[in-house]
Amino acid sequence: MNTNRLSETLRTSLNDQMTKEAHASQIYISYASWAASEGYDGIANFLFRHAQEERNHMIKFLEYIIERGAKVKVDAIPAPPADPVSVQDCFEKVFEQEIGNTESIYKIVKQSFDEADWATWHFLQWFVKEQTEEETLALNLLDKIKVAGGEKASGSALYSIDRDLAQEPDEAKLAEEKTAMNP
Ligand code: OFO
Repeated sequence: MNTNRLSETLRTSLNDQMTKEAHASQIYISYASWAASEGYDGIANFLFRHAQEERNHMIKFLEYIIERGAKVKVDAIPAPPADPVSVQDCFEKVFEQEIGNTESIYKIVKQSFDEADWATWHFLQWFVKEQTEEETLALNLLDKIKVAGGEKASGSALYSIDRDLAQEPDEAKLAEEKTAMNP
């Protein structure tokens, strides 16, 4: 009896996305290591915490494939890209990384819709919301560096950003959770 509830197309896409989440975790670890070596310990702390989130995302995909009765294939994780050259470059790369990930998740949402695989479609909605949050988080980082002067940010402005990011929560508040009293 066939107990596999995923089509081969969706299984492959979900498996590839699992590897992308692992790759994202490695990317954040490499950017965090770069930040630590430049003396930005707060930024490094923020990025290390984020790497852990990406690893949790990887596990969510892995567990889902198993729960649907399909087989997971653990693939090699590509090497992370080159180190950023500045704090601004680092935050821009984080933003691009998240946009790329959103696009990749949207493709699987579309596939699940086309196949009328509503279980997978429903599972992916958590990631759709999560990506909105992560893009907001990345945009907030870019805003911070812009206000600080971008590439021309002074040492003391970068010091403040670094200090703030040491405690910055990993979750961004979404527009739909905001109210007039609590914008
Ligand atoms: Fe940065 O996000 Fe995973 O999915």
